[in-house]
Amino acid sequence: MDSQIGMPDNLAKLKSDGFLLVPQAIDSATVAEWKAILYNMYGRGEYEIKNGVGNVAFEKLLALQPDLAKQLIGHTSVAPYLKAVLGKQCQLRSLRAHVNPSGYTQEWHMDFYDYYYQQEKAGTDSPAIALCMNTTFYLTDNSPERGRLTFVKGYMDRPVPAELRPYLRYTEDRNDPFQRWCDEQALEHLYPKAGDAVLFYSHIPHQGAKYGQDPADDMRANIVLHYQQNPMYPGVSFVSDPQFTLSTLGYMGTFPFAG
Ligand SMILES: O=C(O)CCC(=O)C(=O)O
Ligand SMILES: [Fe+2]
Repeated sequence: MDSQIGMPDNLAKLKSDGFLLVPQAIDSATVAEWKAILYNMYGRGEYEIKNGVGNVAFEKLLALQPDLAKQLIGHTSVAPYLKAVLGKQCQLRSLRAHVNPSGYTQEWHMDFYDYYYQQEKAGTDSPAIALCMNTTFYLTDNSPERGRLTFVKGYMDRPVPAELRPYLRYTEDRNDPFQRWCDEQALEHLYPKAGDAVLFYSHIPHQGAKYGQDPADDMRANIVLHYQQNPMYPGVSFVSDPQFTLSTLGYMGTFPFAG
């Protein structure tokens, strides 16, 4: 798809909603290639994380599949938005793929939990404030029957209530206060199809889900690329760690738009 079509309207929507569905971001051959890779790796147990909410994560793909993985960095389908929002300071933080082998209701979370607490965490009166974005490429179809990606509405420019801060963490307890609070808010469900990308600010609350069992050759899967504006020093709480990316690509290799 021509990534410039509708760009000004889409950018305005991204900035106000905090998220944007980009249809047909990657072609079906690329989708099929990634699915085969991830399903085989899953079959061999070659993943880094398998958690209690139904997510299995692969964190080493920049090294294991360098050519395919690099095609997703600053991908043309999302590049205009990343450039507009993060500019040349846009740095790849991490690339992580997921499969959901069985039922899956993700913990409500923000990938960038510390977004609103950066001044405090930096310990300075003159902090440089970082903004982070996710680009999540879907490899299988979501639909009201099969699964979804859901956002809490209206959380682009305001923190969640202060009393929930201690509960901004991974949990499998659906009754944990932040989990319950998200369930009670106005929500927007997206149903990205195979090949679609969803671009969103890393600090807004979201949750993926899948119902029941998928066909064996169509297990729910996605690939998430996290981008950060510096300074993202090691004390900042974020769902992923940048060190593997830095070691694999080198510092210069992590800035798709800096040159
Ligand atoms: O669709 C999903 O499973 C959720 C993905 C997610 O948490 C993310 O892209 O950051
Ligand atoms: Fe996430």
